[in-house]
Amino acid sequence: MNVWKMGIVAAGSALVLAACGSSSGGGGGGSSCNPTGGSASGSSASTVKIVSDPDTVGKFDPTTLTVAAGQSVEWDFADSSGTPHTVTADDGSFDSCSQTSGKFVVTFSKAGDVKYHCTLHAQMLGTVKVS
Ligand SMILES: [Cu+2]
Repeated sequence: MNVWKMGIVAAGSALVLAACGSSSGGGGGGSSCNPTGGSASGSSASTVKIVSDPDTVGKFDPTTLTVAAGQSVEWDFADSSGTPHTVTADDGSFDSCSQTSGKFVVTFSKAGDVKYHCTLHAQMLGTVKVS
């Protein structure tokens, strides 16, 4: 007597990994989340570390960073406590979305002060001075 055992693997369920719901189309500025950011342009990138802080949960280090126009700033999500943070421009021009690790890069092309914050922790404030 032959018994056929057929293992049928249903492959009908597609996994869709939507990282941050960037459904509004890229490249248009605005407040679209961009978890991976851009890519740092060569060695000219300056780094802001995002670290845990006993008083304010987290902080940007350094709080104020000065770069030349055309330079990139790389935020390093380095909070070892696992607390998520965001890098969000006050004017909505960039938004890293909530992250616990990884990098976020923004290239600043226009001179001026760019203030940013963490949407999860009101005390977390930073400024990029573009000269
Ligand atoms: Cu935060």
